[in-house]
Amino acid sequence: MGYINNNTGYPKDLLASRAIIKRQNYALIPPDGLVKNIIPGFDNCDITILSTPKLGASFVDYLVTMHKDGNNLQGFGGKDLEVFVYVIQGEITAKADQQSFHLQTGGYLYCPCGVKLYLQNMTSSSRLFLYKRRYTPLDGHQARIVSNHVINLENIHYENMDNVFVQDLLPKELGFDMNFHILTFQPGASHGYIETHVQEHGAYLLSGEGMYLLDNEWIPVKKDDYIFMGAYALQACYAVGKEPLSYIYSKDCHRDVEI
Ligand code: UGY
Ligand code: MN
Repeated sequence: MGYINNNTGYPKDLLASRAIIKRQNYALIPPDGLVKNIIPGFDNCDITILSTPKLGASFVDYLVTMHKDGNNLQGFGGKDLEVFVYVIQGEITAKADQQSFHLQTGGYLYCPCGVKLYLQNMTSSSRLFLYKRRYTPLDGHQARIVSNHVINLENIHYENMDNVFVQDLLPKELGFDMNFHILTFQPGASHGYIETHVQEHGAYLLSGEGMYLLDNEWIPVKKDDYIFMGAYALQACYAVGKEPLSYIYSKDCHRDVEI
């Protein structure tokens, strides 16, 4: 169902949804039910806005489908906003501060505040995970442009478990006030404990299936689902099925809490 699956028109059965929205807490947003939003600057693109401050997030996540000749030539971000793009599928040219990056599936680019991101689709259709957040500066430290492909990143055993891996997409430097990671659980693997933390996540599921614990509810999830985990939302998962459960997610870091 829905535009993203090319499945519009009347359903064959009653209207139903796996979506769960608990404002200020957590949300599960599956692909069925996503709607298209028009955002100035994006041409030949279907965009869905996912997490926003209205949901309880300090950031905004977007799912972007760039059609043939799809682009953003006016620039996204800049001023005090940091932005990040990850290619879920496809091939694009991304530009930042006169530098050009050819990004294919698994490629990404981070632009620090003050640097706008320009996008141009290079194939028939590309799907992007896009992020923006107001940057929190820290005296004596700065973020910088980072681009890479996940294939070049080390797969680190996650917290002493031999069947869970993490990749860190951005440098672990104080100049960065957030990071993107990819967590991969082999079938049967799980977190080692139920996490309880102030940091927020916006997570896009890249592969597999699992049972995700959100605020003490076990919820089935699968590839192409989006999960928002707000501050202090209890969280953990088990990977089920035949394929590894893998998701890309953002996490704020390296800053004290303002009071
Ligand atoms: O880094 C994290 O907080 C991560 N392990 N959280 C999560 O997977 N829900
Ligand atoms: Mn977490």
